[in-house]
Amino acid sequence: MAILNILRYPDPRLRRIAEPVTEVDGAVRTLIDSMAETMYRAPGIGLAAIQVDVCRRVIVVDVSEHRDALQAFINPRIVEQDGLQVMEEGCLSVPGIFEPVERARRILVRAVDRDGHEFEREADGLLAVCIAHEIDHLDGKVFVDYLSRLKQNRIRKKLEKQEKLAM
Ligand code: GNR
Ligand code: NI
Repeated sequence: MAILNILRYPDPRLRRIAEPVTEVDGAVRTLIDSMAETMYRAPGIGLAAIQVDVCRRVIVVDVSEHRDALQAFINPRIVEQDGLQVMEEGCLSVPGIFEPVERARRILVRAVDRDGHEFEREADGLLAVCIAHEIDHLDGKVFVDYLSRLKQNRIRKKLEKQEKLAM
């Protein structure tokens, strides 16, 4: 296991479309373990492989209070969604920025687990938001894409400035 480096917006590598996992092998399980460690350390409630520069369709989430309910989804797909909710979102790839985003209130997700078995999980509230946010990452999307052009430009400039100061 390892703590992995998290790419930061507007890094163009966050825009790639992640490739499906064809076989859940030891390398995929090690990736999940390292992603979980990275997410808990950050700390965050979710992480997509693309954020740690691995272009595969793998996400981990844990929205539990005690941080003891890890869920890993391989090749996740939203197969049903209902309703709408607005939640303040943040992203480990967009540090220090929090903005409201509208998403489905309830989703049904189909995915493969770390043992290679297909499963379905219904989610609402924060878990639904988090899973949808992570699946967006796998499709090269970042939550700031839902904000106005003006806000996107401000966020990009702020993060580019931070990047320069950190060099
Ligand atoms: O840690 C995170 N918090 C969060 C809060 C509201 C909506 C979505 C998220 S996901 C984010 C971690 C992250 O960037 N995952 O990609
Ligand atoms: Ni994110």
